[in-house]
Amino acid sequence: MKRTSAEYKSSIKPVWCAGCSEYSVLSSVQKVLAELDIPPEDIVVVSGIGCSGRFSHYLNAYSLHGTHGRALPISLGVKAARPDLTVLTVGGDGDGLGIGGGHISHAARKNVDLTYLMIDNRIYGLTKGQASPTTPLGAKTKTSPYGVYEDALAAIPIFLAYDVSFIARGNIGDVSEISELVTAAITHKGMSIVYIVSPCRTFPVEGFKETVESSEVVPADHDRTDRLKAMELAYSYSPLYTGIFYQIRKPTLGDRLRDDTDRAQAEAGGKEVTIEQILQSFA
Ligand SMILES: Cc1ncc(C[n+]2csc(CCOP(=O)(O)OP(=O)(O)O)c2C)c(N)n1
Ligand code: SF4
Ligand SMILES: [Mg+2]
Repeated sequence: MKRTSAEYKSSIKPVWCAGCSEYSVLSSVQKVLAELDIPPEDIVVVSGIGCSGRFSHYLNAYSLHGTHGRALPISLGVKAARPDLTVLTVGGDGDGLGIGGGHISHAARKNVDLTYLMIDNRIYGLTKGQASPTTPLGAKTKTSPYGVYEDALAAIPIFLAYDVSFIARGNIGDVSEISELVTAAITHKGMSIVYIVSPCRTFPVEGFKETVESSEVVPADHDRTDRLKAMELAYSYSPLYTGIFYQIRKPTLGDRLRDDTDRAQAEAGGKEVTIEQILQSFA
């Protein structure tokens, strides 16, 4: 029997502000999971702290609402232990590019087969409106009464520099495109990031309408394996490109660990090695 989005709704009622874009992202993900026919018990969603961090409560799956900035390393551990599960990581711009920014490079080096949804609302939403790493220069916030004096981080070029194996940007103005990107990301073998531009409604730092209307899909003839071209597109702000910037195939963490396991077993004469035996070898 065909699955429905309703199967992926938890019994917890979301407490996001009325009109918040997070509702659209959630329903898009629920729809995609139903279409991909992934049983809820085979999904693990790990989130950081923030409005976006609440995501894990609302999806009917195994879920963990972790600590601020640590959703990615927790997800990595889950995937290393249970490569058969679909792992979704969810967090905000502060969570992923501020306190947790150092984790992306290392997850990318390992090419962990997970999907990271980074929901960029350009602000610290949960803590009520402090400037985040992507708040535009000059924007007035609770922590920058005279305007932000730091340059905003450009996320996509950072992901490209780290060689994340699938990189896409969606814009909350086009939810059907977000669904397509999330589908492509989940089915990609390796680390995938879907970066969703989703300005906060309650603590706005830029015009919602202007942001969502400034988007244009990456050119149809864009070669997704061309990292330099992707970098050029990623540095365009007008238009702000959406779609898949980059996608390559390289060994995942699972592939790499499997090679090591096979080699260790061969060295042990094909015998199963227990953790107790390994510990004993250090005694
Ligand atoms: C170690 C730690 N430092 C600070 C906080 C306070 N804190 C909670 S959420 C948050 C920022 C959230 O911003 P973002 O990640 O962009 O998520 P949003 O709420 O905007 O979705 C901060 C600083 C915390 N919970 N833990
Ligand atoms: S503060 Fe902003 S991001 Fe958080 S729930 Fe409200 S509208 Fe959404
Ligand atoms: Mg935020």
